Amino acid sequence: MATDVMAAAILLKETFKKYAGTDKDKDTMSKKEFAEFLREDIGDIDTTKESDEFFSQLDEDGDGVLQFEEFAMLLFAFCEIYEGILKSS
Ligand SMILES: [Ca+2]
Repeated sequence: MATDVMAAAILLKETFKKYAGTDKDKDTMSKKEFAEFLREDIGDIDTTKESDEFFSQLDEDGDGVLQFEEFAMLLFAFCEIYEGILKSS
């Protein structure tokens, strides 16, 4: 049986595969695929500018696509946002 953390890791990987797999390069997430992910999964980021800024922050090696390791950094960002919400409430 998977633990909660393991389940979260699997979900993250599956989510990456789902969106990264929509073009012929299935191992990385393009800017377009990332925008699609934000729109469908996150929902509250709707401007291209915001999406592009977010993408650039995650794309550490600057090769214009997100590797899974880069995409996974999203979790840290969301944890920080969540912490911020907890502290301000
Ligand atoms: Ca990259």
